Amino acid sequence: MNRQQSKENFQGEGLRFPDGFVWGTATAGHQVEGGNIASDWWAWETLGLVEDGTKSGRAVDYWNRFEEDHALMASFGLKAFRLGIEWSRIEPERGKIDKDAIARYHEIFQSLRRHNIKICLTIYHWVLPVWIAKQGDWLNPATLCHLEDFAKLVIDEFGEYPDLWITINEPMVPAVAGNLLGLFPPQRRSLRHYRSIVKALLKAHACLYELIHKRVPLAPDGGSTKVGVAQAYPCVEPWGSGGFRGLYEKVMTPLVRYLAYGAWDRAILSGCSGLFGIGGKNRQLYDSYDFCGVNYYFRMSLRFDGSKREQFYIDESGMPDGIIGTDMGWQIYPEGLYGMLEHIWRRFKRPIYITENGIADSGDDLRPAYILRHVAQVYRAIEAGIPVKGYYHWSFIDNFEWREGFAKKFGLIEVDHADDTLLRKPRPSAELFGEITKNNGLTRDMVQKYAPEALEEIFGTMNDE
Ligand code: GCO
Repeated sequence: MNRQQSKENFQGEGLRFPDGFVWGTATAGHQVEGGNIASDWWAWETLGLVEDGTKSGRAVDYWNRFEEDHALMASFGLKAFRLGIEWSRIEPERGKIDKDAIARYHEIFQSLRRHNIKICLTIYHWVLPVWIAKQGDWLNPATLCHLEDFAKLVIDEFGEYPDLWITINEPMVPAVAGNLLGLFPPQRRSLRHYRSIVKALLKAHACLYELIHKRVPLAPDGGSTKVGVAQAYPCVEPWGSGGFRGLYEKVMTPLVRYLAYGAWDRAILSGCSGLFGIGGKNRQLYDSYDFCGVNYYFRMSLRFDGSKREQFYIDESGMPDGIIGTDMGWQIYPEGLYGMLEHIWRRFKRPIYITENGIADSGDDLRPAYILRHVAQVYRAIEAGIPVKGYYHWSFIDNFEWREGFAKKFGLIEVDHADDTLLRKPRPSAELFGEITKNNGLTRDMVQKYAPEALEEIFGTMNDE
């Protein structure tokens, strides 16, 4: 489609995505399955540390209701699903493999296949078996050897299913939230530990990348196996205060970007796993992405705050004028997605999948416009020549949002955790996302129907180019 045609399309009918564009939704094992009792997160939840007082518990019981959930996905025309596998379920004790858990995962994958839903599989999404946590998690070099054994088992058992592989979800989050800021288990607060965790996860990624390629030569469609990482890319900007404060914000901005994703990206691009570029080259690590997985949610504007010593005098929760916040208090900032896609493409020159994008919005008041505005930015990136190949919405269903518990609702499908029946109730956004999938893009009518307030902006965005 040339530029002129696409503009006409946009102004007339809407935004048609390239053939084969993948539309899907995403989840993670611990957040939806329920009963993941042999894990470090479960142990942490029982200490009463989750903010709303809930625990993952039965979550949304995906472990038992997957068939119903896949049928629901199919009923909306959803064609792809990102899910995780839980190490602590498969190996609840060191060397003890739970055959029933393996059988259940096979059933889950086969059910997805029956529903013609493509599979994107995450191997490590932040949760470790408690026996690994007890031996010092990623600080203990033995963890890498255990991961290797576990991964061989996973790849040999399930290697035939995934169309896309994610080795690690947002590796910098356990490093930052778990080891630098002390917010997630194991609640360490040290730059030294942050650094060690990043290094260990880089090694873990390199090891998984190589293992998957060695053991799974072809993807289910006969093409090459595709392996990457789902990296969190917040759009980080200075607040813009005056004087010393403003200067501090400007200095902190590149540092926060570096700690949040830059250090990791640099290591992949250079093959050098030492933080700040120190250390030898790791041949396995260098160029170990077949694609870039992008998790994008929000912008954070860094504002100097002298009372926030524990956060290095930075408050990132401010809401600039004219910006709307989500139930998480996150800024809605779709332009940031376009900016990050440009940045990532410039650096990596690899195909990109949006592996997560979504909003906590219990009333579903903001979600339709959120989806439409972000999808429009993806389209804009494709038009600019950036090869974005797919978009996975976070999340298919309301789930256990880590430290925030069940209070934050990210699902296209609503579930009341307190309701015994865990009834699945599709939100209007589920209908909208289904329509986008079926049409392979947005139409003007859809925007008109679900979020007329976004019409002007979406069309304006495109016309500005
Ligand atoms: C993440 C995680 C998800 C979260 C989601 C909303 O990437 O942060 O993959 O588990 O639930 O991002 O915060």
